[in-house]
Amino acid sequence: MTQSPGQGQALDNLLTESRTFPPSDEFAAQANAKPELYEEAKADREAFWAKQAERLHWDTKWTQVLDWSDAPFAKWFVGGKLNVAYNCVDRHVESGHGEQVAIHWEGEPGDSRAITYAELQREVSKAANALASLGIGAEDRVAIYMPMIPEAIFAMLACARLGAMHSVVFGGFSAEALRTRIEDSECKLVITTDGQYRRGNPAPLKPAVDEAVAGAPSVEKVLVVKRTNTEVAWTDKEVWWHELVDSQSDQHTPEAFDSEHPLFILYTSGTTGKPKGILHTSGGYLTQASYTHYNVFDLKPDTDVYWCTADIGWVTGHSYIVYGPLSNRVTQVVYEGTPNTPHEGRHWEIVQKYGVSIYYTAPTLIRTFMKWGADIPAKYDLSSLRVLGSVGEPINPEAWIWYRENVGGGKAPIVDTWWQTETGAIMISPLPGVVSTKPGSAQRPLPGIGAKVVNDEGVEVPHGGGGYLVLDEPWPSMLRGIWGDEERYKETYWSRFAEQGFYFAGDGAKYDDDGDIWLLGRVDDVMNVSGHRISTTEVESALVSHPTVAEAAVVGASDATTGQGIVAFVILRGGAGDEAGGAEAIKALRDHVAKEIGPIAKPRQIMVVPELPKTRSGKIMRRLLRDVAENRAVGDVTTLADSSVMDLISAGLQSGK
Ligand code: 6R9
Repeated sequence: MTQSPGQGQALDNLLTESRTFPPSDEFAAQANAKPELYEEAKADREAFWAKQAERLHWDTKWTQVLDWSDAPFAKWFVGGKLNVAYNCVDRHVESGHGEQVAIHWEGEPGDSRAITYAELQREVSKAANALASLGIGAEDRVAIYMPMIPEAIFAMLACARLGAMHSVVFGGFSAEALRTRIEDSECKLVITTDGQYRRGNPAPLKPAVDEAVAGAPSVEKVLVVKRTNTEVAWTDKEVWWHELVDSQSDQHTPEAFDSEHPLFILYTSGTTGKPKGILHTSGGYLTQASYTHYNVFDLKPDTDVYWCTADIGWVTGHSYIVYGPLSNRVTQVVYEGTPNTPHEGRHWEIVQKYGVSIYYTAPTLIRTFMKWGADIPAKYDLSSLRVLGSVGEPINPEAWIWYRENVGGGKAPIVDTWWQTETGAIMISPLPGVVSTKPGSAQRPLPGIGAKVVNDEGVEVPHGGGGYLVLDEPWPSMLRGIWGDEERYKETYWSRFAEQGFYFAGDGAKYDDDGDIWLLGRVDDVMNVSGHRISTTEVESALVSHPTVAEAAVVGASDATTGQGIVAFVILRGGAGDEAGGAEAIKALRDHVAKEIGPIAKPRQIMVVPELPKTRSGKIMRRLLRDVAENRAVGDVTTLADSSVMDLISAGLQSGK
């Protein structure tokens, strides 16, 4: 057996990073977040959260901040009552901001619409009246299967207003994926569109709903927004949005619901088994979504133009397009389409058009921008940007630097925000203006949040050590369970470190020498090479740090000698040239990894591919690449954003490219 310093650790620590970027004095002086927040939260966590809850309007104030007596089932702001939609819409109109634009909506084909808070209030009220007329009331479940159009946001807020729970299903999912989700939570209503624009062309959406509804007896009605003028099948279940909603009164009185009243279900696809319906409730969720959005993005409601590029089918769209931003009276851009329609500068054109000042996106898109080349953002005026965010995956240091230089003008702070569908809101992130940022690291838990890196025994690892990320204190926006399955909730998140009472996030992580946290990918993806526990993230970061590589995904494939061998899939940067994929270049890449992080991490094999398989939120589905690397038939692809990608990859590999 080989001896190595990594033995006995849950995860080896291979990469080091010494670059840091302190906030400028000007930024720090105007920042929403102050260094004292950390001390305040530490001194009295519950008092701290109670203060954050004061950001919202409560019809009845709570009597207890946290009830954790039935752990792991939490109750926050016990006895309090509020209406979530009122907090996101009406109160801004009442405080005199009815004429402020809430949403600058930009359609893919070039149509656009500016929606003020007053208009949003009318639209949401009409939609709430329409839903009520269809028999939707408190605690009913409503499936929303729509592209990124304003009606999707109206529909979510209408549900919240009525106390009904929405279950948003990503518009790229198949009929079968939609059906299983409708069935699991027995949705009474589905809200959808005739079609959606995809890469410049209208594509039908309604047929998938027809197919799903045929196998889902709980569905009583289907409400259809006309978006593409695509012909649709019609039965007596269907109702047109423009016929029903547009004829409703634009007055609707919101009712106050209990702080623990359910707000939504959002399904996350586990790697195995049926999707989990993650349940979120009202008061705690909105408190943390609002607090984090205000402090992490430094939001100035009167002057900022915020843009989160997520889809509403992802939790990021829930917390950082709908609930967090609107509760903070944001002016935001919502864009319907793909980033390269009709051209690869579309995002920068939008930033320039609206003067976007805060931009929040995913590493996968940043790496795609790198692949397209720095000359594209350089053509636009991006000087309005002052805060940049990243979410969804570890951001490789090179992608971080590229983002800072080519999008952030070398000065906008980057907030790398770690969180999950289950956590409901951001948990680990630098606070801009307070923390010196560090490329590739999400750094530290936000004030009020407890997070640690521990070893197999649940003992915190020392600085420089790797292990598992756990959350050691309950937090307001934590999931309240998995829909219909208490046992699975306890088993999935609370059994691994039951003795310590830690929430197990399922992510590998490490501390660097400063005690900053680095996320290292899902624990299920960790590779074991000759007894070394190597994270996918570090090898991928090493590959991306080579000038010819835009994106990389690595997997451990079974290996007779080493247990597992590292197999890498890489996408080359635009302009890298044909020779970049040749045998010489591949050897150079393998050597580069060995030099960056050590010979143990040198990939056994590197394959150049045109695309990588990704989920709706841009996460690489390594499970499918493992199938390719181990020469198996490719497994379940239903949650891929684009299911044709696996064919592209296989075809490319067969033709030897
Ligand atoms: C918000 C969201 C959660 C998983 C999470 C982790 C990964 C998210 C990250 C990150 C490293 C970040 N993840 N943000 N990894 N750095 N800043 O993505 O929710 O879709 O439920 O995924 O995403 O692996 O456990 P969700």
